[in-house]
Amino acid sequence: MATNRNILTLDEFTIQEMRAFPRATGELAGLLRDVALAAKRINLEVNKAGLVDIFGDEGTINVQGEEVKKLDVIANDQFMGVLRHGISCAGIGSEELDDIVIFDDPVSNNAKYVCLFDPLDGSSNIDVNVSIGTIFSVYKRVSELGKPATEADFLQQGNKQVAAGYIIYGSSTMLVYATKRGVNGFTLDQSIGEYLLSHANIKCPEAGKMYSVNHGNFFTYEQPVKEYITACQKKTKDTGGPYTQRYIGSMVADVHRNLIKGGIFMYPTTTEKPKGKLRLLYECNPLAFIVEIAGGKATNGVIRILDVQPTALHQRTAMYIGSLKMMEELEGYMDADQKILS
Ligand code: AHM
Ligand code: MG
Repeated sequence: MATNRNILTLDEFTIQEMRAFPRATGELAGLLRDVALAAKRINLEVNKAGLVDIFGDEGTINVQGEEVKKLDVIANDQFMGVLRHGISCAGIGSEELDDIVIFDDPVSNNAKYVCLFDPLDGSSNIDVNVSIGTIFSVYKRVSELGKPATEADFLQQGNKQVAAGYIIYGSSTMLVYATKRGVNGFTLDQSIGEYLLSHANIKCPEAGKMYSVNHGNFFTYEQPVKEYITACQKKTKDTGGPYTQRYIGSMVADVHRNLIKGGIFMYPTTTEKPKGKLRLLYECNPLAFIVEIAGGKATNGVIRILDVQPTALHQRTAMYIGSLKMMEELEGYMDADQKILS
């Protein structure tokens, strides 16, 4: 198959974006290149998972008290390695690591950015050949350049992100990333090892027909959430439902589908998990940033995810994210509940 020279590679695209900012140093483009490289290596390992015995529990328990799969560790090491060796990142925070890691060396101390990531989200799906993903978030440091990064660089509100993205290891491998200028998706062309711009300027459809939630937890959700989910299953004049239920158990895959086709993803608080399950800093904030830039919405049921002030690296939150109209329908149920309580 001849290569179509009209299709931009990820590097060509980021360089073209930089041209709009004559004073840009190229550090962000460099960081994205590092992330994309780590993702290519992780992609190889994910593809090999069915062939060699690298899946399964490694036998350790991660900082969240969950079993660590070998691929989680490999993915974490790949990300940390490329970012440490690059020149754009002063430190990282990861789902797999108890604490932030500051790359305290002369080059890194002068780097403008810090990066948070979930190296392999949905890892319980590895053994069964279902899509999994990597999620990342980039902030400009608030600490002084020339010195080591600090915790404050990582505990910034999501609305301060300069870029965020995910890689989905699915039927094809895609990297989707957002800056304030827009959301763009790149599909990995394995034959040349390059990401090609396949989904330019992604917009989340205003309305959708799909809702994604763990139905098994239904009876542990709060009343307004139960009522909304019940409404999703009914034919109503407003929504024209019933909606279709799709829940993969890999948030990246669920949110990616809803971003492209329209829909809502929910991980509410439950009686067992009153603070929610998902992590604010490296799971919810990056996806909220992407979906908002694409025209959708993301909240914790009370306020915008992006306006939550983080207090801890592994903080959990409830998460509602998706198409504008579906989010507004959900908020109608939440608001009604607030009025009854007040
Ligand atoms: P993980 O980081 O341990 O993989 O957990 C996050 C994942 C999300 O990708 C997914 O949406 C959710 O957990 C599924 O949880 P549940 O099985 O409780 O529905
Ligand atoms: Mg995760």
